[in-house]
Amino acid sequence: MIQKLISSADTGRIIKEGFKIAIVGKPNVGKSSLMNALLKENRAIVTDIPGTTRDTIVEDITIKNIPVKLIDTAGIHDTEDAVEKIGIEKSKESFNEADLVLLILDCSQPLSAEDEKIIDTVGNRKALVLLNKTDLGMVLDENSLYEKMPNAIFIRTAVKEGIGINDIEKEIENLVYNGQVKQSGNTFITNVRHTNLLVSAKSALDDAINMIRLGEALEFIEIDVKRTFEFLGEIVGETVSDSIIDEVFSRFCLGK
Ligand SMILES: Nc1nc2c(ncn2[C@@H]2O[C@H](COP(=O)(O)OP(=O)(O)OP(=O)(O)O)[C@@H](O)[C@H]2O)c(=O)[nH]1
Ligand SMILES: [Mg+2]
Repeated sequence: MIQKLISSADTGRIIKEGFKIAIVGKPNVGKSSLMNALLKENRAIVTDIPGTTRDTIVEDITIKNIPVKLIDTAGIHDTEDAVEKIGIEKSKESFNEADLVLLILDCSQPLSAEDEKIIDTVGNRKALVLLNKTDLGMVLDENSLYEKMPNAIFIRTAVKEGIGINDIEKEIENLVYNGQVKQSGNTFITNVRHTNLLVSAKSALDDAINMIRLGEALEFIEIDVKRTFEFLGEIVGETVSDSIIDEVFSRFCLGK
């Protein structure tokens, strides 16, 4: 039970804060177009001028009933522009903090050095990779991409035409429900402190169980059981009095 609660910690955080998805890629690949398509409104400015989005844009939405924090970022590339630099730093931060990275590549153009750098950063991470602008033709070598990002899920899209949006939503749903963030039961832990206390409680309880197996003296086992109660008590705001512990152990002692 304690283990189940610990496993649900991520789900709890997601319910509270939303599943964080960062849309990343070099300039002009269609990041803001995707943001708008998922939001179903023209929230972010879209133009054919690279470097249109200069600051991150965060919107809370629900995708298939999953609360999602969607982050549109400034296109990552080398620049000397001071404002753009700050925006790109923020893009990198969003990349690092995201539950899921959604990388967009323009599949109608060969990979650029900028794409390669971002692909290297994705590496083995679980990511959704959109091969966007399929309406303009496919020049990218897909096989080489699969090798470079072995844990990524690839989707062909033409965001401007609304093609592939459903597939993206379905994959996000699959990732949340079938991945590590799968929910178990209805109890969610939404607090890091609670998760840590549960981990401590489980470890104290495991110690107690081990000592029982080893046939250690009850006095020693009692210490670990008491610690378990105390950790759990801190979560619900109750302290365990000695009398409860004494009562539990008096029952054990009967058989002594
Ligand atoms: N042909 C085609 N054009 C697209 C597609 N998706 C986006 N575009 C166009 O590509 C251009 C750039 O789109 P944005 O969504 O602004 O790209 P971005 O990645 O946000 O760009 P930055 O903010 O500059 O980093 C716009 O002219 C879009 O209309 C697509 O699937 N096909
Ligand atoms: Mg943009």
